[in-house]
Amino acid sequence: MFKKTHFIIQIIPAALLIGLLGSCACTDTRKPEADKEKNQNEVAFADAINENGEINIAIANVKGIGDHQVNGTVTFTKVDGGIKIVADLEGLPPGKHGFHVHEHGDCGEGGHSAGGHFNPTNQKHGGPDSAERHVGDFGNVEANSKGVAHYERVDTLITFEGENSIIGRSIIIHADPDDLTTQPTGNSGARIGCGIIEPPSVIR
Ligand SMILES: [Cu+2]
Ligand SMILES: [Zn+2]
Repeated sequence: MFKKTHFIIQIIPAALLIGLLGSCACTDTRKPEADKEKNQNEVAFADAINENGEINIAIANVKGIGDHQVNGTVTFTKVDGGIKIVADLEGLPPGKHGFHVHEHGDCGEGGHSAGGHFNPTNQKHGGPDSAERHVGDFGNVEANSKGVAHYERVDTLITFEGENSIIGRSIIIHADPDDLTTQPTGNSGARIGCGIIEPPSVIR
């Protein structure tokens, strides 16, 4: 008996709601979907900045420079032992592409406003696992024949605060592979993709 009553209590408002929606003369059916997406992002990034103002997650939305079609995201998440970098990119020419944090959070002037590799410790250029490297040296992303690249590593040098903070700097994707040795750039060529690294709350 209780169960049945409970069921009726549940079903009546639902039926009323369906009736209301069914008779709604709304024309913009996309808005509820957009709101839903926004709410999901808010939940997903709820811990991006904790109550002490410490950043736990940052994202760069990477866009192509000039005519280049590069598109995707690089997500940085604080984990035990460092910061996990996850890049998902598309629209790349197949093969390896130099992948770095550059000094300035500015993608202008064909990506050149981003400045050089982020190098607060005044070291030589290297690979992500080199004993000596720029803090911003992430090596390469490698695109498959469809131009899609996935990259994941936990980095122990980058941080979200202090001298090695990557917040407000930029991610640059290059046309050519980083050879991990040529100074000071790894000889990775033109800048084809760029995105500014920010906590998700400031992404618009
Ligand atoms: Cu670079
Ligand atoms: Zn470098």
